[in-house]
Amino acid sequence: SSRFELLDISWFTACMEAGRPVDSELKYRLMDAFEVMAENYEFKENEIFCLEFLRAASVLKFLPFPVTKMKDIQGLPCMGDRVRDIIEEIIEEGESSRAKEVLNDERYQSFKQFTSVFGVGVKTSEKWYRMGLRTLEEVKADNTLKLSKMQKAGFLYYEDLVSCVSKAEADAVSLIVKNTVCRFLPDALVTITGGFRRGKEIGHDIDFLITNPGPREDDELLHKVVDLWKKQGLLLYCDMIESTFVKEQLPSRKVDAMDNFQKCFAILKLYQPRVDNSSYNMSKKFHTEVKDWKAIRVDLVITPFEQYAYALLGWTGSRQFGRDLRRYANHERKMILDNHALYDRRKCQQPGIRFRNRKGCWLLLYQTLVPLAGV
Ligand code: DGT
Ligand code: MG
Repeated sequence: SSRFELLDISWFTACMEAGRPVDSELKYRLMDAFEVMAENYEFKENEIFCLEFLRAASVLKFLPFPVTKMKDIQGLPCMGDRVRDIIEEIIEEGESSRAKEVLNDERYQSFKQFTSVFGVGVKTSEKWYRMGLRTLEEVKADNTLKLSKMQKAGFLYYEDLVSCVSKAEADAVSLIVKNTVCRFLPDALVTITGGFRRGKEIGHDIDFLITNPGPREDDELLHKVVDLWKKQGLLLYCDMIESTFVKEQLPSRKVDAMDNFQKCFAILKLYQPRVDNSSYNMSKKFHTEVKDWKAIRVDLVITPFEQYAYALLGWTGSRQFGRDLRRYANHERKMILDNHALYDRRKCQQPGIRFRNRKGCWLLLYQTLVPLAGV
């Protein structure tokens, strides 16, 4: 067990060496309870408690042995009192009264419904809840609400977007993205990232990273791609975020800070082969239309080639793995990792960033170390 006293990443490595993760019914019951607790703390904007349960869930996921008694978790990292109480109750009673309480909680149930809409986060959910709204039907019926363009799309394509994206759908969209990008930049590299790159069979969206290995860059590429989809009638929604990357700027040390790449959060129309012939024939008879497409959430991120490796690491996820990796870089290696580069805090060298003079270097050192003193 002394190996488990090491920091998270070393601990994960130790687990990997010890063998494959062991699955058990109890383990899934524990992980489900942790996820419910984490989600509830997220809804309450309590990041510390939320991360505590997310970390505990990751530790359990990778355990190379089953957990059946409290002794099994002795020496494991991320097992604070709140987590241990839940494990103890599930081992003894078979379920967690606290997780059950959360599941039955009106606020949790409303937030769960509200945040299932694309474009609705905790802040909007809080606003709606304070207004006395409890269900999506009540939100839809309230004409006084001013919905954002994103939320309108979220409601319009709600059924499609909440039904998971399959691997086959991801492959089909991947072909569309690759074909379109390569029309404008034939040598471009288009890589599927996110959950599908990690081997997941389903996801809530499809994430793509685009880069051009050659010297040629095209700042207009994403605009050209979405314009073409618009013309082809494939684009249902698009939110273009322009790049905010400033070479001299230091990386953000926020655990969940988003990167500065140009990106596009889109909803695409994916045409699907018709499976149910009877409804097609019926629709022909009664002149009604059968929907032969599905709305799919697609994220496109474009990166300069020299930052591609870091972007790929960050966008592959999982989110928790990214958090742990950044924490490890910072605390164990005295480096700062983000989606753009790996920065050495001691040598004050940043790949991709050239210091033109000594003053710049000292300024960078100052900017790096002063905020760190407060961490
Ligand atoms: P999914 O789509 O629900 O099946 O699961 P993922 O893992 O594909 O998650 P997604 O699509 O939300 O994000 C893709 C990856 O991008 C994720 O694994 C880690 C990264 N990412 C997402 N959101 C954030 C964020 O707010 N900050 C940072 N640094 N990375 C993020
Ligand atoms: Mg994803």
